[in-house]
Amino acid sequence: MTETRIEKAYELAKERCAELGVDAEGAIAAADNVPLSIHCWQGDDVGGFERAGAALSGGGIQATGNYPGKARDPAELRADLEEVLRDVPGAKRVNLHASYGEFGGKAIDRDAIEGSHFAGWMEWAKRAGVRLDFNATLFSHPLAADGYTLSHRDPKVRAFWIEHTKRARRIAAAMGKAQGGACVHNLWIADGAKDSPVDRAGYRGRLLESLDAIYAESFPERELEDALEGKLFGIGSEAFVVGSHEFYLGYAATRKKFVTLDMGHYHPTESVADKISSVLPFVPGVLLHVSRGVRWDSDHVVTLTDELGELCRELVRSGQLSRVRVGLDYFDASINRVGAWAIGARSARKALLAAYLEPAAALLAADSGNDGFARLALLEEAKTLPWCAVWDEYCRRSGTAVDSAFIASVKAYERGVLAKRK
Ligand code: RNT
Ligand code: ZN
Repeated sequence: MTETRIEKAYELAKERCAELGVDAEGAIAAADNVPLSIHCWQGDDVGGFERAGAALSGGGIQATGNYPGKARDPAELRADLEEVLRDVPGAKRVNLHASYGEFGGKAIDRDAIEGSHFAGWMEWAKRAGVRLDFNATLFSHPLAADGYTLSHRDPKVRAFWIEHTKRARRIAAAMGKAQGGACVHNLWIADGAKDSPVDRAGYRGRLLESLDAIYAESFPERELEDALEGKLFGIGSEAFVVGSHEFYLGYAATRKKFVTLDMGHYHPTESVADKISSVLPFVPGVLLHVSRGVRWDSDHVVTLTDELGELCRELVRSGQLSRVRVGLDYFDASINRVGAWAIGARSARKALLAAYLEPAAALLAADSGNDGFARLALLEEAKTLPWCAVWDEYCRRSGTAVDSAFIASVKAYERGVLAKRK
């Protein structure tokens, strides 16, 4: 598509939006402003840098595929991230896991990580113009191999993971301080059982104690935002997940923490969009893990699904975005990883833009007037409004490839960089 055609199509789309009371310019500006926290782990299948060739192991999550070109060290991962940042318009952050520290070839165990291991990331983030978010890593480790960490029966194992998570929070707070804006620290653990445990209460009691020990250290809100992520089930934890949604919701509500809602972590007919207004009255904030589960919590690349549309519309409609952090969480090793990464982030941004282009005033009028017919008719019309022309113009202005050119730009990166990694 030529630049002039994009601009012409946009002018017409803008008029069409205005007829419905929608300000297309305002929508672009608003969508552009929502920070998307791009997860580092799509670039290397959740491997991390603790040992050369480290791979995701256990924890009930799985990256499948063996497409060539995966990032093998911090420099490669950062180069790939820079390509993704170029492909995605709007405000961005980068989300790190503790296993992505730079340990200089030394075996630094999880209970010994320090801020210095992330200094390289902090310098890079500053140069790249992004802020960082952070996660303790309580999987892919011998002391997590039997399926329990913070709820383990053995106090020594619990102590190890408490120490790790405390350190991860300290590192996150240091990042927040250095970058002049809170770093979100998310805690997800895989603790659970393949088959029916008997002492469910015992595990949950121990998790509660571990969490209280971890969060005893407090940091200013402007440096650190704590979030906890529950889950329904995982591979190997089909019958029991210690950190369930209800457990963390109660914890977050009583301890004033953010609750993390991952789109793959609920029964398939449950709507994460619907949960936002249900939990926000009781917790300081919500961290979203934008993902796409196919049949299970499979972490497929995010695409423009109805669920994603509903989620973004709810974010915009609720007017509560200031209390929501938007993170991405998917990993696909079966296709070009950089392309997969960028598709998901672009689709998240697209869905946000489309949500801001909704004829909000007309919809609200129908809603408050109890006019169910007009509301449904408008909702249907909104789906086919020419918002794609607004997306193209937004990409053009932000110097990002429009959809038709995006494939070529990713392929060029593959030829120039990824294909040379043997
Ligand atoms: C796992 C959780 C968690 C992880 C990342 C890597 O089911 O969704 O967020 O995907 O921590
Ligand atoms: Zn998640």
